[in-house]
Amino acid sequence: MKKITLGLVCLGAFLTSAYVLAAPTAALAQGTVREFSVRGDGFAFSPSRIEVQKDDIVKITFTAVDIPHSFSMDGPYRIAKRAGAGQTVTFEFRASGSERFYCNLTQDERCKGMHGELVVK
Ligand SMILES: [Cu+2]
Repeated sequence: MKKITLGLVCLGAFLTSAYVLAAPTAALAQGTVREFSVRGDGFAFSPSRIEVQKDDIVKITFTAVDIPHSFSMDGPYRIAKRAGAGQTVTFEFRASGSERFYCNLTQDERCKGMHGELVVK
C-alpha cells in the first residue's frame, strides 16, 4: 500500500488503521502485543526474565511441564494462573511496572524457590 492512499479522504477508518498496523513504525510502541511461552519445569521458570515496554499487552502461554505450577504476580497485576501437570494456560495483561513472578503452589517446598522477573522498560 502506498502512502498516497492515506491521502484519499474517501478511505474509511478501517483501511487507514489497516495501513498503520502494517507499518512497523514507532507509533506502535504503545499497546503492542508481546507473546511469550513460559515453561515451569524442575522448579524453575524458563525464560525467567521477560522484558517488555510499558503498556505492551503481554500474552503469556504458561505450561507446567512436570508437576502443577502457577504463574503468579502481586502488585498491580494480582495474577495467579495455575496449570496442571502437562497443561497450558494462556492469559494476558497490560504491562504497567516491573514485578517478580513466582509459583504460589504449596504442594512442594521447592516451588517457593521458583521465581522470575517481568521487566518493564
Ligand atoms: Cu510450582
